[in-house]
Amino acid sequence: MGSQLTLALSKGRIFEETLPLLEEAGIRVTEDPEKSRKLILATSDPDVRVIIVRASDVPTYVQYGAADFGVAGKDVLHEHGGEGLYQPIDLHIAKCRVSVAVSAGFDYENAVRQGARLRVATKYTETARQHFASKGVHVDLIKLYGSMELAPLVGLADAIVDLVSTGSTLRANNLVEVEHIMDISSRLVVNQAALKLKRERLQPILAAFERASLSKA
Ligand code: PRT
Ligand code: MG
Repeated sequence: MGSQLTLALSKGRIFEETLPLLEEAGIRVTEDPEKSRKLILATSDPDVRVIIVRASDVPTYVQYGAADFGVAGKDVLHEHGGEGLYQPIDLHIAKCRVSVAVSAGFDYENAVRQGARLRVATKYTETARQHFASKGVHVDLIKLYGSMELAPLVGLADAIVDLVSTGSTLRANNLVEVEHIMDISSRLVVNQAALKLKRERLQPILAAFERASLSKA
């Protein structure tokens, strides 16, 4: 009773990179979310299940206690605000950075120096708002949900704020990175009530995640 644990993960890189951390805790996920349409996955531990949610929805499921814990990028957590979430561990997985990028022909430094008002397209409106406010740059933010890289190419925006990892997506679209806003990795987030009420069950898993992630630091 009360010892069942629900872990929220997103498909793709976060799921793939969390599997070895779960294995360190002796937990194997017995179904593959890329092959199954199931949203609730069983594990080798009858008391632990995994739910598959959109990356940006992980903090919400954990905040409301629908999941006891989850894995989310710092980018997503920064947008969400982290309310009701305990963030004990940097897992050092799914690393990338948040950057400002513009079309290769656009003189960003000059536009900023001249005090031009910039149109910035992004999914990360809160992160972008804080970044440009701290620089004293006036921006009109345009909220997008995907393919930010397209926006400067078709005149929707002067600049984008997006995640960059290898840089090949920017290069392929003739965009250049002009500012680095923050380094990103994924964090373990835990529901604050679950941390108290399910501490005995959670603690060994958190300890295993910590051990496994230290080797990646
Ligand atoms: O895809 P969906 O809209 O459902 O959600 P999502 O895109 O948020 O999920 P997912 O699984 O793609 O990303 C989950 C988390 O992985 C993000 O929140 C980040 O914390 C982290 N992560 C690490 C990345 C990347 N690296 C990354 N490179 N997320 C996205 N990208 C994308 C980036 O947006 C850009 O389009 O990859 C492209 C750039 O990659 P490079 O290698 O070409 O620079
Ligand atoms: Mg994606």
